[in-house]
Amino acid sequence: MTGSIQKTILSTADVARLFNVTETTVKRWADEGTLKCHKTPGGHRKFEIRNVVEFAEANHFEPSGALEISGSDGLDSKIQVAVLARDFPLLVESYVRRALTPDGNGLFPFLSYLYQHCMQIWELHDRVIRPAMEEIGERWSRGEIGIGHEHSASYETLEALAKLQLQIRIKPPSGRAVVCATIGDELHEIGLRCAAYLFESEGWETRYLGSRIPAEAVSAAIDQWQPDIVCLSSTVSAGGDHMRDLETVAGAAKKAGAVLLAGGRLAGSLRRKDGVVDASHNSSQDLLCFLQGFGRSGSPCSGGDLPEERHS
Ligand code: B12
Repeated sequence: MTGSIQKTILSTADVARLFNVTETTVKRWADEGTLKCHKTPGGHRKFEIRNVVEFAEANHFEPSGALEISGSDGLDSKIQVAVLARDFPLLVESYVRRALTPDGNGLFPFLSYLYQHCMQIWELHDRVIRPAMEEIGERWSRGEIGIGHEHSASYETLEALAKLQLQIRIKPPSGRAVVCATIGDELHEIGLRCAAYLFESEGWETRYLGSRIPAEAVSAAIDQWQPDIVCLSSTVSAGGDHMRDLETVAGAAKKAGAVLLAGGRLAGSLRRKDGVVDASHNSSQDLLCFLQGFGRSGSPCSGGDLPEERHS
């Protein structure tokens, strides 16, 4: 495909190519109902990506053929190999190139493409977006790109994550709720957004307040929604005011019986230093493990002391 729009609905031929089977096999899966599809007025079977991913997970299938990818980062043919080989350095390079193109709108098709090839959401966050944004930060500090590039790469990343969320599989409601925010002066919100989308995909009712929210406003939201978890992300704000804000939020969380979970670069040190935070995690992979064991004793990811700079 050479257009600039990546497919978001797959055809029978696409699914056959993805799993290296014949189209007849795909039609049989669809007709048996094991792979959900809808038919066009012309009778063609069409497959939503979330259904293909769910089918692959349920049957322990891994993609063995790569679809074509749109975009003009000059890496297209290599990406087809890289997505199957999980060659993350190359995927990160492609993300960086797309994020730094003037319109940046190649990011959503790219994330969608990786998801179509059954890449886990946490891998997109921890192994693609995070190192790509680190690289963009490095290029900025070396003077190779301007601050405008960093801002627009951040904005486009948030946009791409929001669009991807409409495509991914959301588990049935878990009956649990979370409130997410950054407090104080904390502007870094991509990590928090990743966490919020992960909660949502695990079936949590997610209240995303945004960044730089006054502690009193976060506390009011906690009083109102009585969440199971209050999720904060902290990258640079750890000064005196920040600690006061944190204590305010911790008080509201305690009153609501919620776990106060911190994430981001400073999360580990906040937990160790002050004891106001109940748990800390610094990656989507660790958050997923924590959520899957939430409320069960003996979970391997209870949120103990993690190295501050844990990279998966
Ligand atoms: C993008 C960016 C910005 C953007 C943020 C835009 C936005 N809307 O978010 C802008 C341009 C606004 C910005 C501003 C600043 N930034 Co800045 N920024 C970055 C950059 C390049 C990428 C950060 C990012 O989004 N990464 C992508 C996400 C996905 O990764 P992440 O945040 O690490 O999140 C992952 C984990 O930490 C974890 N996680 C994060 N939150 C949570 C929450 C929970 C609950 C869980 C479970 C997990 C979790 O999971 C995520 C997925 O893996 C980094 C570079 C770097 N090396 O990280 C610098 C960086 C973070 N910034 C830095 C600095 C210093 C600043 C400024 C002070 C610069 C300045 N002089 O003005 C200001 C501070 C503004 C403020 N008051 O907050 C430093 C921080 C150094 C430090 N901690 O001491 C960095 C590291 C750059 C550097 N090498 O110096 N920044």
